[in-house]
Amino acid sequence: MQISESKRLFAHAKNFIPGGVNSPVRAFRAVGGEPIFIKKADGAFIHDEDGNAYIELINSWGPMLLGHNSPLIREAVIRAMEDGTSFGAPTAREVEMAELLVRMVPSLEKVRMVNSGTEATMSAIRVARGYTGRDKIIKMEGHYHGHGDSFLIAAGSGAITMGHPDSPGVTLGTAKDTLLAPFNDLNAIESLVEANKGEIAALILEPVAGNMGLTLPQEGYLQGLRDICTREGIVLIFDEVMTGFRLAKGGAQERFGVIPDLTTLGKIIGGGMPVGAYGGKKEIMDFVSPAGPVYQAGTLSGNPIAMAAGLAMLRHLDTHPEVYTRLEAIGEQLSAGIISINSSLGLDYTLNKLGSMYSLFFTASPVTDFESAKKSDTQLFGRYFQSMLKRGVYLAPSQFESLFLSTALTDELIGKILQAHEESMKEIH
Ligand code: KE4
Repeated sequence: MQISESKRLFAHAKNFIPGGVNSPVRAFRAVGGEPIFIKKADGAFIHDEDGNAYIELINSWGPMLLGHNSPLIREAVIRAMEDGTSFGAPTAREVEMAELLVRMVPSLEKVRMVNSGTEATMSAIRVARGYTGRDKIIKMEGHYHGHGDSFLIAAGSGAITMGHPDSPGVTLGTAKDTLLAPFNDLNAIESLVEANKGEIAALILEPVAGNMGLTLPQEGYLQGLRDICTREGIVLIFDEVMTGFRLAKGGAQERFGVIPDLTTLGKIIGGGMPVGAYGGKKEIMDFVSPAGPVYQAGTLSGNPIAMAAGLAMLRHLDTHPEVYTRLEAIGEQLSAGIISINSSLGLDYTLNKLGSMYSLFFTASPVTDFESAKKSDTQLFGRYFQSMLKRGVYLAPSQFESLFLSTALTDELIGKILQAHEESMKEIH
């Protein structure tokens, strides 16, 4: 495999971009080697600048539910471009997008469009603070909600990968208002609530955590959080930037039947364009300017091109339930195949999966929270990543990330992934 153009580009990029990348996890720091630079993508494949093709299981960290370069999305964007790219004024498409989101996501009564998941989560906690008049928030260790200051405390995703889950630059004044609890531990939440009575504005979590590697809520946990927040007047926020429209049409909240007060969204709702959204109960969202006093704004919020891409994606998901049937089948087929191969090799690594998301942890212990996820052998994961890459399968370049499958994965491609997996596991052990 020849990767000289990627190497040249990476060396050159580092002259102008911090670390040579526009998002840290892309730098391959956790898996060694240097990142490959992508030239194009289609269906289940990405192609690098040296002409190598890879079956890929990141799908731009989630958005490409239908595979890359879907004609559905591409044609909608091209059509929208003919009318101009941005107006900074209301458009009909934004109204249609909001109405569709409200209809598809159980918790949404009103919704505001923004440009990223980070903007969505930052805005959601601000409105929760404005609505309750309280300052503190609870987040889970290892969960990632984007790079807003309040969240860069025991954060997951690239923050774990880069080794700074508590980032410099976040002031003590900010950090003191972020309370931490282990995922799947209701007693810890009760203790925080008792110790901070009447001071907690919101509890935010990934209902199904993807940012420490896929980690599922245990039986009764989400409902337990719902009950505590209802009792205490705490705004329950489900960060569904990853799980929204992936785990079900209505996301994790539909799949688990637990309805938060606010929901944050991103990734899939933009169909690959920069889109985020936050929304929920009308009585809370009407605190958002200009309806209410909580300020939040954005030049490109509701951008017509991004809305065209998002609408094409959501309309398709709304009218094609077979997408989710297929995603469930692909997830089951691939994860069962990996478990079977590992078993035949006498390897009992933990594989967590749900629908079209999964993570293979290089630990035999169950992974139910940040502490147990961190028991994984990240060195061995790095060797696995490189071994799979060499065989033409591109995984997330970190143990602490979920993988995301798309409907572009055929049985034949699943077979190729499993063959590469078996060869890689033999090579690294
Ligand atoms: P963005 O600002 O990256 O659009 O969204 C932040 C965010 C918020 N909430 C959840 C649950 C998320 O997973 C994310 C972003 N996910 C990471 C992948 N683990 C983005 C990849 C990256 O940082 O490059």
